[in-house]
Formats: sequence, structure tokens, C-alpha cells
Amino acid sequence: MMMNKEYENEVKELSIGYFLTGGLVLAIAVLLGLLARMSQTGMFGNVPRFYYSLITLHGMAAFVGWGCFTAIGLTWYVLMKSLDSPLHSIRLAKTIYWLFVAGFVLLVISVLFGSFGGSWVFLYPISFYGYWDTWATVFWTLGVVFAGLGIIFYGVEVLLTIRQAEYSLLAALGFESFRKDFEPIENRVPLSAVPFAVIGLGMIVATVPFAGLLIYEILQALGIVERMDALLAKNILWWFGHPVVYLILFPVVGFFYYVTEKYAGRPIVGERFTKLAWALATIVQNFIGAHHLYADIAQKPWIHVWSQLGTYSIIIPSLISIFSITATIYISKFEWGVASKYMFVSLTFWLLAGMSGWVNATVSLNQHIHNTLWVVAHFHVMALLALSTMIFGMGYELLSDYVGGEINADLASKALWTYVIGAIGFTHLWFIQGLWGGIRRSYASTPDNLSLLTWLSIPFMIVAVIGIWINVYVFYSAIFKSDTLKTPTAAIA
Ligand code: HEM
Ligand SMILES: [Cu+2]
Repeated sequence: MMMNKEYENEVKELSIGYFLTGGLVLAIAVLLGLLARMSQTGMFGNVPRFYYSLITLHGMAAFVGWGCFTAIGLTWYVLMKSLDSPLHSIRLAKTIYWLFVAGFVLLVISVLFGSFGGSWVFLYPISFYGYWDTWATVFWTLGVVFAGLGIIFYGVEVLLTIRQAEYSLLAALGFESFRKDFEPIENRVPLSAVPFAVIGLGMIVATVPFAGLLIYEILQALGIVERMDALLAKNILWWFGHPVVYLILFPVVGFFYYVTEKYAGRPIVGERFTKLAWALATIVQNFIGAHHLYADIAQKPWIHVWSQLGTYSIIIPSLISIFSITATIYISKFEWGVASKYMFVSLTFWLLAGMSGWVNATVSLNQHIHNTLWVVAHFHVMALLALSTMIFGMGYELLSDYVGGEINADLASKALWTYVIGAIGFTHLWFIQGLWGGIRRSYASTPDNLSLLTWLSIPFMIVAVIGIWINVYVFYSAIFKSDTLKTPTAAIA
């Protein structure tokens, strides 16, 4: 293996730059979430517009500004490590950073100065019927277009990097597992690179039509075109809206493989079956978004049936991965460091979040929880306890590789428990409220019998927010203490 690779430091700094920016966005986003929940108790008076704008910005900032953005940022590091090869174009990876930043500035302006509050999914045609100005709709939509371009370029950069490392794309998408001579293949694609290839392709396929929809919406806001069929628009949105969750989940699975192999000191067990499951994900990922539209009775019934079956099938890659990671930990002399502790928590909640997701995906159960706080509970268990824990763990792994022993590992472990206890508390109060009929995105119309649970959730949210802030603090202090990286901004300039 070549020593002292020059490109390595550049990629590490780039990934750290993404992480530091995303961490700051998360620190603010969770505060907005807390304020939104507090406003539901009525403690700020009757402020529905404030609430809608808050959740809109919270959702977009936490999900895209933190989740997708840091998943992309850490991809560069893990892809480089697992392929043992430089990125195809570090300039493109930096351009993606700036596209997200530019998009994010537009989104923030739209909410802060234009009072946009159409929710982070802004389901068509809500952007045109709100309490906000038309220019706010244009800014918001344009901001999403910028992020969308960043996402398309991400897919392109991932696939080109894999090609440059001389692996076949078909093999990287999991189809290598079909080869009869699988075991003897000498240079099999490293398993930890596979999830990036799958989501890279998936995002290119899903984002192009979505970008078309966004441009249409901008033209409609400017009065150039008439309104379009709402059901069609919703299908295009969810065609993208579902797999964009995988833009966080799949990289996170890549981080899992990477960290597991490193701390177990051996390859993941069951590589062939795991790759087979990824081949399935490659095909199915782009065809199940309509499971968000079970309540749209104008939708053709076969689409509902297919969406349920397809969603069930995509549980397989998660289940196989959870199994093979756990088995690898079990049979190896596993080392427990900050990164692997975060990973273990993440693994547990990945399984649990999957179970509540299975309820959402099942038509006959979905009708009981559709648009309730159950759904909000499900995706916060996923986003906070399964995905963000692993993103933090991976961030710590990168950081310790970069700055050495200057991380306050003790504080990082305390932060983990603080945030996990807080997040378990408030998400489970949401599950109960959802089962009792509490509607999501509803300001001040939560029935009286649910308001006690809303109050109870607030201390848990405060604890979770503090846990997240401590994590971000541990990161920043490790960077500023170390003189390896002169200024964090140097990484992405
Ligand atoms: C301590 C951490 C967090 C708190 C206190 C929090 C709080 C909230 C609250 C109160 C809502 C509104 C729910 C409703 O009434 O319908 C919400 C929605 C949402 N949250 Fe969080 N959240 C946190 C973390 C996260 C994270 C890490 C993510 C994603 C990575 C996330 C993504 C979202 C999304 C996408 C929505 C939906 C927004 C919408 O309906 O437009 N949240 N959150
Ligand atoms: Cu979905």
C-alpha cells in the first residue's frame, strides 16, 4: 500500500469542512424544533404562522442541511478509504458543498424574510396558497433546486470515483453477487463502497424529474404556466422524497460497514448475501415513493398494492445488514471506541425505527396513523437515534484519524447518553399522541387530552438538544485545539 498519500489530507479536510458546517446547522435546527414544540403548548400565545415557518425551516435544516449534507461530506472520506483511491474530482466535491450553501441561504431568506411556511415537503400546490409572498415561494423553490443540483452531482462524483478506481459499476451496485465464481474473485468491490454506488445512481434517477417539477413550480409562481395535475405532482415529489431518505441511510450503512470492519479487524460476514440485497435495493429504491400517498383515493389501487409490496422488499437490505454487522461484532474481538459505541446505539434504533416504518408501509395500518404524530415519532427515531448517531460516530472516526488523541472521548460518550435519553423520551410521547389521534403539523388543534404529553415532552427535548450541542462542542473544540487544520474554512475554500 502506498504511504503518505497526499490526496488523503485534502479529502479529510473537505469531509471535516462539511461536518463542521452541518453540525452548526443541526445545533440551530434542533433549537427551532424545540421552539416549535413549545409554541404548541400556547406559551407564546396564538402564533400559528410562527409555528409553521419554524417547522418548515427546522425540517429542511435538520434533514437536508445536516443529514444529507454531512452524509455527503463523510462519503468522500469513506469512499476514498475503502477504495484506497483519490476522488474523481475534488473540485466537484467542493462545488457540491457550495451548491448546498447557496441553496440553504435562499431557503433561510425565504422563511425569515418572506415567512414561507409550506412545510419541508411543500406538497403541491401548497406553495401557492399560503400566507407568504410569491417571491418567498420562488426563493424557496430555487433553494431546493440548488440542493437538488448538488445531489445530482453527488451521484455523478460517486460513480465516477468508483470507475476511476477501476471497479465495474454493475459490480458496485451489488450485481457482483450473481457471479458463480464470487468467492475466488480477486478484486471484489469493497462492501463499504456499495451503498454509495446504489444511492448515487438512485439519486440521479430520482432528482432529475423532481428538478423538472421544481422548475415548473417556479414558472407557475411567475405566472408563466398554468397549474398542473396535483396527483401527478405529488407522485413526482415522492418519487424523489422517499429515496432522498436513503441519501442519509445508505451512506450511513456504508459508514457501518467501514467502522465494523475496522474495529472487528476482519471483513463483514455474509458479503455475498449482503451484496445481493443491495442489487435488490438498486432496482426497488426508485419505485416505492407512492407509499406516502395511501390516503389519496384518486390514486390507482394497483399503485398502492405495489407500494406496499415494494416497501416490504426494501426492508431486506436493512435486515441483512443488521444481521451481518451484529454477527461480525459477535464473532470478532471487537474494539469499543467512541465511533463503535455510537454505531452500536445506531444499530439498535435502526431495527426499532424499521418496525414502526413497517406499520407506516402497511395500507391497513397506515389508515390509522396517516398524518398523525406517530409518523413524526417514526422518522425522529430514525433521524436522531439511528442516523444522526452513526453520523456523529463516523465524524468522530474521521476526526480521530485526523487530529489523533485530542478528542474528549469521555464527554462524547456522555453526550451520546444525554441525547439518546432525551430523544427516546420525546419520540415515544409522540408515538402515544399519534395513536390517540394527535395530528401532525397541527398548531393548537391538538385535543386537550393530549396537551399534558406535549408539556411532558419538552424537558426531554431540552435534554436531547443539550446532548446534540455537547457533541457539536466536542467537535469544534477538538478542531480548534489541534493545529493540524489551520482554520475550518480552509478545508472547502
Ligand atoms: C432534539 C432534536 C429535535 C427536536 C426537538 C425536533 C422537533 C420537531 C418538532 C416539534 C417537529 C414538528 C412536528 C409536528 O408538530 O408535526 C418536527 C418536525 C420535523 N423534524 Fe424534527 N426535531 C429534532 C430533530 C430532527 C432531526 C435530527 C431531523 C432530521 C435529520 C428532523 C427532521 C424533521 C422533519 C423532516 C420534520 C417535519 C417538518 C414538517 O412537517 O415540515 N428533526 N421536529
Ligand atoms: Cu417513504
